[in-house]
Amino acid sequence: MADKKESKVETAKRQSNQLRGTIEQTLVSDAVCFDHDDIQALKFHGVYQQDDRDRRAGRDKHYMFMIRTKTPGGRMTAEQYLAMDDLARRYTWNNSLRITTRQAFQFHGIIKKELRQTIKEMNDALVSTLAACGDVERNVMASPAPIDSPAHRLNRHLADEIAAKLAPATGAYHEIWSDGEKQVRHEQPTDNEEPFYGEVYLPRKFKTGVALPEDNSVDVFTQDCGLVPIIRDGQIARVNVLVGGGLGMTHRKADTFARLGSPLGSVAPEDAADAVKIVVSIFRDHGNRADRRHARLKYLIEEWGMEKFKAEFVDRAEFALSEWIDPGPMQLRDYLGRNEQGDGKFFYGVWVENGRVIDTPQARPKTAFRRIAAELKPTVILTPGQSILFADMTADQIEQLQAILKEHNVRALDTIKGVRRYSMACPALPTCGLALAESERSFPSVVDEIERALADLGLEDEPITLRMTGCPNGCARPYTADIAFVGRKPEVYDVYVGGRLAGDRLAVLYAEQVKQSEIVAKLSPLFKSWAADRLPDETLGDFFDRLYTDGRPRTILTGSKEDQAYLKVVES
Ligand code: SRM
Ligand code: SF4
Repeated sequence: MADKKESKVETAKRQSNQLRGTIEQTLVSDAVCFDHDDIQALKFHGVYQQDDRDRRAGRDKHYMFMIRTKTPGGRMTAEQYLAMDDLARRYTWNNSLRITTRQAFQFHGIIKKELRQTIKEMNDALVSTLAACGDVERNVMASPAPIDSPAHRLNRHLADEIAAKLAPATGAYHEIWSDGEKQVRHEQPTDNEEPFYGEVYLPRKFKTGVALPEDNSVDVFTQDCGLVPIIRDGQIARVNVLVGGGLGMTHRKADTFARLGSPLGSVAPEDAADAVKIVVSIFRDHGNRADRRHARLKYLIEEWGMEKFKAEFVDRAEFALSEWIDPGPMQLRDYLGRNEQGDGKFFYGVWVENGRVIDTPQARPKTAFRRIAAELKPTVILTPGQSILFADMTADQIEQLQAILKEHNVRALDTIKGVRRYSMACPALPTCGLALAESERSFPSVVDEIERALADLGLEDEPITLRMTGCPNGCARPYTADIAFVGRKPEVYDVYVGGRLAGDRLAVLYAEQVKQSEIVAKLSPLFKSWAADRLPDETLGDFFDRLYTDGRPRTILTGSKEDQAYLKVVES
């Protein structure tokens, strides 16, 4: 690294005076947008400068901002939810809240002059946006189920503990957005030093998720660092640690790839948060700071190999790293409908189409959720599947909740089957500057068509993970799904097949550059052969894997066409 020039973003971070830059001056100026260096610093504050791509005219851009919250494990109080709902009504461009695939909220279309007020009001509600984006530890994910068991309690505790241990310490955030006040529970005391991150922070983003063997909804193998508590005799025995997962890649670039995390070993539960901190520190010290396309932990691990990485970890740890413990087959849970918590209370999961909480002429989920929060005061939990759980309720309250959902025409549970239930799409157009194709806006009609095709074969109730993204960056975690559509150019997608609900296997490229209108025709031969030749209960991904691939464990998926040579195999 010493001989390589640092990237422009590294220079911007170094010169930002711990993320201050000239953000304050630009906020109060007449400028319509921020400059390159401030755009980088703003991300650490949870803010993306975007433009409305529907309204782009040549070089003229209609600037606006996206704000992302940091909500470890996706949890918030009813009061906090109500504050977020209210902010969405007053400041977003379409009165919507967007639940992200990492259990946070995004607010789109914020105008520059309301940016500061929006974030200030979030902080007033004790919801932070600091480190929701940027080259730091991102929002820590955890199994969303509010179940009263040692494993679930540890899971929630770890999300908070890791978030607190790895929160930036800069005073810039509160100086700029909330007049120097310090408020939120999982933050460090503010300081002008960054004892852990230093002046250039991490080489790139870092993501952590805590799963349970019975619930891998956090897609633990896709995290830079994943934790899996292992239960023996009802107690937590150890916590497994995975390192080096990540999904972002670039079309046809073989040196970029999606990768599943590798087992590092296991640690005592009380050491798990420190184990994550050590992994982050290795990335901080050795990650690539010259080429941002290769600046993720997965590339460092591929370069070093696990043996060297493990040795470095052991060298830094003041606690024991033991063998990885086989967690057994992982499962995906979504907790839709009524569930027992185990403490006499109940929680209820509501499916949200692509995470977009918005009222339409057909259904009013946003109003319904607002009423649920205001009248029943549940704990609110955002799920890794872009849906929402309302927790800590009595049986009577669950009935009231169901009545409110019905009154507002929120889609009934029995109409959310197989392929729809586990579907996810990223926002893409018109807000995402990196989108090559539509995603959230075109996905619903694709899901309708696929659902019809499966129903014709009697397969409509089969659980299938179906995901769409507007580019290969992987924001809706496409490469671990049974089927995924990844945008290549407007209305054209690469189709991936062969992941599975457990999230522990990568898909392969099944068909390249398929027009949106031809997606179902392309998948039909596979559906037909699955219907005819599947083993009992065999999922689509497992069937494809058994019949059409060579059965080698798929832990890496590169962006090269050569490495994805399963094209047209089902058709022949
Ligand atoms: Fe993402 C960049 C949206 C989860 C990989 N992601 C973006 C940006 C900020 C575009 C940008 O950089 O200008 C997108 C904003 C779009 C918009 O208009 O809102 C964006 N990512 C999202 C969200 C909102 C998708 C969603 O449907 O919910 C998710 C926000 C999560 C959160 O709350 O923090 C989101 N992004 C992910 C995930 C999935 C995950 O983390 O579980 C991934 C794949 C895992 C990974 O990181 O490898 C992901 N996003 C990326 C990448 C590729 C990074 C890479 O290593 O190459 C980018 C591009 C980048 O960072 O330069 C990106
Ligand atoms: Fe944007 Fe691509 Fe992420 Fe979709 S996958 S939100 S298009 S960066």
